[in-house]
This record gives sequence, structure tokens and C-alpha cells, in this order.
Amino acid sequence: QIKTTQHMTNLVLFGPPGAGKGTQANFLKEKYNLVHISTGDVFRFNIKNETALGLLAKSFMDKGQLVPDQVTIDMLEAEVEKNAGAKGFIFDGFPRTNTQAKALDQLMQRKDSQINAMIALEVADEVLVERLLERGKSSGRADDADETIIRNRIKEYYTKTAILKDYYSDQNKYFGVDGFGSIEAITKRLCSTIDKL
Ligand code: B4P
Repeated sequence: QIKTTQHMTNLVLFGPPGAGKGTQANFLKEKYNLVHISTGDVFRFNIKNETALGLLAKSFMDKGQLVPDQVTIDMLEAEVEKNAGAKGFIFDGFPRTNTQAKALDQLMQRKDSQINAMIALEVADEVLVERLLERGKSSGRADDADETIIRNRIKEYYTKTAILKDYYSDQNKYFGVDGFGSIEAITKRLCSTIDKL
């Protein structure tokens, strides 16, 4: 039996809250013909539709905390299964913990595939706060509405998520990209990094 899934390209788009993961993933998915899965977007869709998952996720997200691992992993796996024929994926906002990274590796293995690279957007904290407060003026997102919650999200990133740099560096899969500047300039930097892979 021919296994086509081994030709998939799977990227993790990484970075602190407000680094521009969602913004950039929208360009990259078109250019590279990949399925974009944003865990934040899936949670927000569930919140809007008042599902049980949404209700649970909201109680964490509104405080700027991470949603528990198992809930997030189950949701991510379901999203990947929904797109079984994909040429590959851009994971945006996942993984955010070591447990999630291991679960993602196992999931990719089950598909005879792997994560090819983690592309990290590097942006200074003060720029993140500024961007999220700006978005908060119109987004209606409770987690963008107040500086204390935004700083809590950044703190969660440093305590639970930033360590994933080592996880992917150890496998020679970590690529840092300067995430400061215009959206177009950052897209160009990302594409030149991806094209070299
Ligand atoms: P996410 O939805 O992932 O949100 P984010 O961290 O705000 O995202 P992002 O980096 O994508 O920023 P964006 O492009 O929008 O997570 C929200 C919450 O969901 C988390 O706090 C957590 O509670 C929960 N969650 C999600 N995934 C989880 C997981 N795996 N495990 C547990 N919990 C999870 O950009 C931000 C703003 O900056 C936008 O307004 C944008 O227009 C602007 N911007 C972008 N690039 C810019 C640039 N170059 N210059 C100026 N502004 C720019």
C-alpha cells in the first residue's frame, strides 16, 4: 500500500501572544497550500456557539490562562482528523506545553509524518502589549481588554510555553524570525526561512 502522508509538510508557527501567528498564518496557508489550525480560533468558535468545550475554554481564556492540556489535545486531534487529505498543516498556537508537543509528535507519527519545523516569531514584550491593547479596542476579546490579563498571558508563555524552543532546537527544527516590523516585511522573512527548509 502506498503511503502518501509521508510527503506532508507540517509547520508549527510559534511565538508569544500577539506575536502575529494568526496574522501570518493566513498568508502562509495560501502560499504553501497548507491547512491552518489555530487552537485559539477553534476555542473562540466554540465560545461563540456556546458549546460545552467553549464554556470550559472561556473560563481559562478570559483570565489569560492556558486551557488544560487534555482538552486542547483532544480538540486538536479532532481538527487534524477533519482534514485527513491535507498536504500538510500550519499549527498556530499549538503546542503551548511540553505535553502538547509530545502529543503532536505522536499524532504525526500515527500519520507516518512529522513536524518539519517550528518557526518562531520573536517580538519584544512591550510591542506585544501594545499590539494586543490596540486589537482589544475592537476585537471584543476579553483577553485583550485589559493590560493585567495581557501580561498574565505573556507570563504563561514564559513559564509554560517558551521552553518548547529547546524541545525543537534539540531536533534541529527551531527557526527564529524577527517578528518586529510591517506585516509584509515579516511575511517575506518567514517565506525565505520556509523556502530554505
Ligand atoms: P491565540 O488565539 O493563539 O492568540 P494570540 O496569542 O493572541 O495570537 P497571535 O500571535 O496569533 O496574534 P495575532 O496574529 O492575532 O490564543 C488565545 C488564548 O487561547 C490563549 O491565551 C489560551 O487561553 C487559549 N489557547 C490557545 N491555544 C492553546 C493551547 N494550545 N493550549 C492551551 N490554551 C490555548 O496578532 C495580535 C495583534 O497584533 C493583531 O491585532 C494583529 O493585527 C496585530 N499585529 C500582528 N502583526 C503585526 C505587525 N507586524 N505590526 C503591528 N501589528 C501587528
